[in-house]
Amino acid sequence: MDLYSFCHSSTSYRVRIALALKGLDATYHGVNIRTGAQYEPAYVDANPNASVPMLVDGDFSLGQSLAIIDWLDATHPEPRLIPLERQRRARALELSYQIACDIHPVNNLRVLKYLQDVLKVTPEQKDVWYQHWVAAGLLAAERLLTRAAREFGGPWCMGEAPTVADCCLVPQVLNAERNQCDLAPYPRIRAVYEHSRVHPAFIRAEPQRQPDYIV
Ligand SMILES: N[C@@H](CCC(=O)N[C@@H](CS)C(=O)NCC(=O)O)C(=O)O
Repeated sequence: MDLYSFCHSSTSYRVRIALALKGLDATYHGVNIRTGAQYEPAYVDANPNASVPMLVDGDFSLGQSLAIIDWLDATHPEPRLIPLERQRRARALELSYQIACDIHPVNNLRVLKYLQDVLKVTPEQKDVWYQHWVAAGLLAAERLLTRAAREFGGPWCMGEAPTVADCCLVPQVLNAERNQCDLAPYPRIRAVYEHSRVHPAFIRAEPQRQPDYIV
């Protein structure tokens, strides 16, 4: 398998965690989205999303991190990241979609670049935008996690084992930290995040451990 990824991309990071949790090795290809490598015609041909990550498995190429994690669960079922048990599965997807559909898109690179380059907002205004949407999103995630802790217990988002929800949460929190967002109001998020920091798969997937790492 081949993984097309950018070190700082939180969506790539989700897939790197998933691969590491399953003990899978994929050949790493850095795609520098800061210089626009995601728009190169050959890349867009393979990944019409024009974004990272992309997984290539044999002659099958696939974009969208959650679709990739679902593919990995189908092709390498153990350990499962999208739980089989109905309620846990629904909760894991609920939180994953909240992060992937509500938090991430408004703070994606192309959105921030549009704010700055076309709408001419200042870097300070861009940071206010970022922090506003992250705070709103993390507050909802905190509520979802608090309910899940009552339902399932355990140190991870959905109980005793990491799931797709942890693959989504941890990169989003690291991004928030990197952008000076205050994490104090989210004790459950911080607890899950701290728990993940010492897990070998989560460590292996960290941005600074990737071959294309840049500051
Ligand atoms: N929903 C997609 C989002 C992918 C995405 O937007 N990735 C970002 C990096 S985190 C990207 O490639 N951005 C390039 C750009 O904004 O031009 C997924 O989950 O894979």
